[in-house]
Amino acid sequence: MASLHQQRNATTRRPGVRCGFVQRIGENRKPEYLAINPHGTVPTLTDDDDVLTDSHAIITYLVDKYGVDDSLYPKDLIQRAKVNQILFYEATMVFDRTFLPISKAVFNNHNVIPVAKIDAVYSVYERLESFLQEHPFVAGENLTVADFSLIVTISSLFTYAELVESKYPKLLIGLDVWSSCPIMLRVMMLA
Ligand SMILES: N[C@@H](CCC(=O)N[C@@H](CS)C(=O)NCC(=O)O)C(=O)O
Repeated sequence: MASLHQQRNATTRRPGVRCGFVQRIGENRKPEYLAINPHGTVPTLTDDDDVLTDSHAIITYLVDKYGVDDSLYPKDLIQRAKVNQILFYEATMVFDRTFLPISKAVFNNHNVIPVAKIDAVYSVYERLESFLQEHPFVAGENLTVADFSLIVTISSLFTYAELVESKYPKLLIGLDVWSSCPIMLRVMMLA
């Protein structure tokens, strides 16, 4: 049985998978959490004796193991590579180099975020807009885990850098579609 190592448990639609949430700031720094995930980051997934501590590894593993089909993470090598390249883009350019510097500044009570950090967000928007001009979802014609991964970060970033409709129409439509889709609402509730 798989469970997210956090406090509150809530059953998902898939039988056998339980999810929970870190409810208070600092819970992920407690010794019992660090014993499972030494990085102290969320999310963490345990599945029997195995532990995964990165969201990208977790979502791809969950689809491979519990997905009713492979549409969210295709088994076809080139389709999978296209999804992986967006997941790596999210992990590196979007999360580590864009989201993290801004959120660190905010959490350290810096009231002014340097323009360069905001410009980095707009560069991400431009890249995503160009992906979405080419196809309806970030990695191609179908919804995949790459969309799930990006929406969580992008839906935090537009607090800092406005998503102007005239410049990023596809990205805005994509966000609307993603965020009104029941499965995405669930993802955002779990984030
Ligand atoms: N690459 C990791 C990043 C995980 C990460 O840094 N998560 C943030 C929340 S979005 C976190 O746990 N921050 C709390 C901390 O570092 O104390 C992943 O995708 O799982």
